[in-house]
Amino acid sequence: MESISFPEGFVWGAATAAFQVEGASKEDGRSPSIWDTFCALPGAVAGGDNGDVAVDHYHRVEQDVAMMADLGLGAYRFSTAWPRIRPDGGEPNQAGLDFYSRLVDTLLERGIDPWVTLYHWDLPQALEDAGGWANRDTAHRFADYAATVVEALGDRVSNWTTLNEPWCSAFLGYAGGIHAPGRQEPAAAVAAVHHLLLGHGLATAAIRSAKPEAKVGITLNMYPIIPADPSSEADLDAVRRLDGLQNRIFLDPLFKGEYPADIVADLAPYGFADHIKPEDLAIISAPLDQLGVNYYTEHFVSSEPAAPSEPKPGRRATGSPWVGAEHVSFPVRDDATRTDMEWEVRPRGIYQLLTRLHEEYPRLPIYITENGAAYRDAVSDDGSVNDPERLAYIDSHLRAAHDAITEGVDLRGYFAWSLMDNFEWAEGYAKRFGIVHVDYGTQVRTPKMSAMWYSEVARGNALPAPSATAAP
Ligand code: PNW
Repeated sequence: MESISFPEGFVWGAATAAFQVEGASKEDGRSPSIWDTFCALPGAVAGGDNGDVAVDHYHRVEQDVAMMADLGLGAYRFSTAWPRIRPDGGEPNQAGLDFYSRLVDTLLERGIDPWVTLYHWDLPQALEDAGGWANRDTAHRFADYAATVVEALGDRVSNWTTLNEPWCSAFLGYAGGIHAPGRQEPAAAVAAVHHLLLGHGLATAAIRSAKPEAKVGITLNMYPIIPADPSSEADLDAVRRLDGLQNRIFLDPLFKGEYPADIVADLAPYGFADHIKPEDLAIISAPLDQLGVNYYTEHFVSSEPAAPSEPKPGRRATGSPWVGAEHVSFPVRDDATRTDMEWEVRPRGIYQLLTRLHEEYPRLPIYITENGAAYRDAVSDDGSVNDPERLAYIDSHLRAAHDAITEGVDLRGYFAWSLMDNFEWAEGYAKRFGIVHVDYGTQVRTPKMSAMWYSEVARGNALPAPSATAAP
């Protein structure tokens, strides 16, 4: 394999999200979010972990930004916490805004471009108490909050993402009960899909009116869906349903101005269409400047139901996030390795996904806003952290993404997930995605081997030939 250069101006960054890194959960006027509540629910999060301290980013901004600069990162993708900025979903809180203003200034002083995500899952609990994303009013509250953030930071921040992974918010949160708010109500989940998208559209309008030159996008987690048996009609129907629920139910309204008819029909028993007002699709499909893609793996699906599984020891029972397709199973293939999340390593999938978007949707500039892997890293006696699997994961995905660029896909940047180990949602602190290791006892940050390698990639705007740095 050769060294591979990326297009001039390609953005090299790393990402985090507020609840996963900040800690300081009760400081400076922050109100509880659905994740604070969820963490307190017995068995909801592995190890009973919570976000009270996380990796203390709230108090370590100077140090963390200096570390990003040392790594040569060009951009930092972070999220602003709604419960800091409009506690309880109510009036703006200056102390909350000040924190992000200082973060933005610190980044800019170091030449790092701030990329702000407005919603990375930390809904104020008070709004959940009023119905959460199943309540249409939440979409309007989100647009008000977006306007507050853009008014405060818009003079210094160019790139805005409305929502991170609405699939997770709606289906893991309201149908599977796997994420906060932990509800297992399929009808609420499909309402949440529409209200999240409506919130995105209303926020997009609010951002543009506060700052007309802002670059606005949304980040979706998408997966190629592969049939277990391509000659089985039932498996192909499982593919259609999952592609509909995972990918098309978001892409089509955003970029084609309509929901996919087959999925609207599948979701009729859950009252999906009842939430859609005639004017909504025009709001949702307002033109965007860019699309954020989070890619981790493929979904390999079968129509054969899986054997019922017990919750993991000490964990509460969860349901299926696949509304109307609960029978679909995910057989294990033995031709790929798996990460510590049990997710298959499928670098070709990122190429498949990018070229599909290029063929089937308007050709917006695309940024990979997350890609990365959890592994149990080996910490050496000298404190160094060798993570050859993570390095190989990122390298192979970047090579596949580069193949897509070669075929004309307008991919303009890549953000490693994550800058540093952090609170991995329902998996707590046990799953480590960082290119920087965090010792949770001392909060000491140590760049892993993958971070040193990524630093070289970012500085050179190129992937070195593997023998130069990678372990065999
Ligand atoms: C994304 N799933 O989450 C998020 O954007 C990050 O905050 C997170 O840390 C990262 O990916 C790694 O998980 C997901 O179960 C969490 O399908 C779970 C799923 C998908 C995405």
